Amino acid sequence: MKKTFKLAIVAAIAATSFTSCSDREDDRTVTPDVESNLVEEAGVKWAGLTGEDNATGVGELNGDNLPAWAEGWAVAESYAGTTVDAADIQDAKDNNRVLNGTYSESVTINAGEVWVLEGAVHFKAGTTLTIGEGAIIVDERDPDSENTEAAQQAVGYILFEQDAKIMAEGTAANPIVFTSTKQETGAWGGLILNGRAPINVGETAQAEVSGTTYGGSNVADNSGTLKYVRVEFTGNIISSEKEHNGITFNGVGNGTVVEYVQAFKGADDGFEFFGGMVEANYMISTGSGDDSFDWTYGWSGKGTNWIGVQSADAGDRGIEADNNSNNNALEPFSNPTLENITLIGRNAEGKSGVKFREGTKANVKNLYVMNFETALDVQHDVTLENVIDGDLTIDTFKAVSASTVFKFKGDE
Ligand SMILES: [Ca+2]
Ligand SMILES: [Ca+2]
Ligand SMILES: [Ca+2]
Ligand SMILES: [Ca+2]
Repeated sequence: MKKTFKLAIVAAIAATSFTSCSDREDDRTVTPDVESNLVEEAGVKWAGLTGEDNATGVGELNGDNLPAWAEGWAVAESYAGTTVDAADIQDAKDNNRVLNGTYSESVTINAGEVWVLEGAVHFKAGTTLTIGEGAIIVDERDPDSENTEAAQQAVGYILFEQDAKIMAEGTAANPIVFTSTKQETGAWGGLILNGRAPINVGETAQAEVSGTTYGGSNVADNSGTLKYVRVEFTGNIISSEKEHNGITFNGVGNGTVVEYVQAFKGADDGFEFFGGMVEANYMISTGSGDDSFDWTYGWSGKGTNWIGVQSADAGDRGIEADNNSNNNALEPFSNPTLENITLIGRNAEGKSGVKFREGTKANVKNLYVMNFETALDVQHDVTLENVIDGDLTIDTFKAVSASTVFKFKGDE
């Protein structure tokens, strides 16, 4: 795997070509309507963005040699996931190390313990789930064998309601792992954190999964700590509108600590932010079926040192960045600050490294995008206005193996 991956990089670099200016000019219309003006002006604003800067992204990422901080995480597709012994699972059940139902009191999972996850788990306000290093929480359910609506509703996930906390502090050597015995994407749900930080779809909103409330006015809201945590095989699809992600951050505040976290082979997004201010640093999204990273509804936190690596056969965008689909100009705007970002695609037709859309703002520094047909894809008038106004900026950017470095499109 190592060898193949490195060879693929070399081939990709060799095949790199940059079309941009001439292609974009061809697309421009002569009639000076609003859209063409915006496309034109945005093009002028980003004229210097050649994708040929010396951007390194997270740096040191070369094939599957990860940077020091990420050692122990796997990006190779050959990694099968965490294996849990049947005897350890039986022992967990025999000794009541099972998470199920709704908790109105705190729970502690000790270092190194194996616990079984059974169905939807909610932690109510005032409770804390504390997890020690090296602990494994494993879902045994086989969604395919119970493909009924009731079974879909009963899919395993862990949700922290507003004012509940997760305190999951693993270590580099002993991360905390959430996984499934069925080592396939979508085998279970994922983690969901509901905070009280601002969102732009009202003072509060209902979570995609479970309908619980999130959002508010507390920027510094604290949903706990996720440190050296890996979620594997998440993303069970409940319905066409409701999909679990590896970790869903619903209006999460910046009092929350999120660092050294990996989403591995989830069926939907690795990490999805619905508004909020949470910072997420040292994040790896591997083989995510939809987007490696996804934000909407006004997320305006920070993210440093992100790696998104798609599987050969799955994955939409490296980053899918939205403000709000109903009203692209809704405030507070999605407006995160990102630095040291590496996105590696799969050379699939029509895919974009970063899709800035629906009015998002962002400031991105040191961005490395490889193996996407279009490196940067900006859509909708409000998003183009953000480019023109200097509210959507890219500083130090390298595009490798992209047919198009960036492209602009107005409203339909
Ligand atoms: Ca999603
Ligand atoms: Ca998505
Ligand atoms: Ca997507
Ligand atoms: Ca999205």
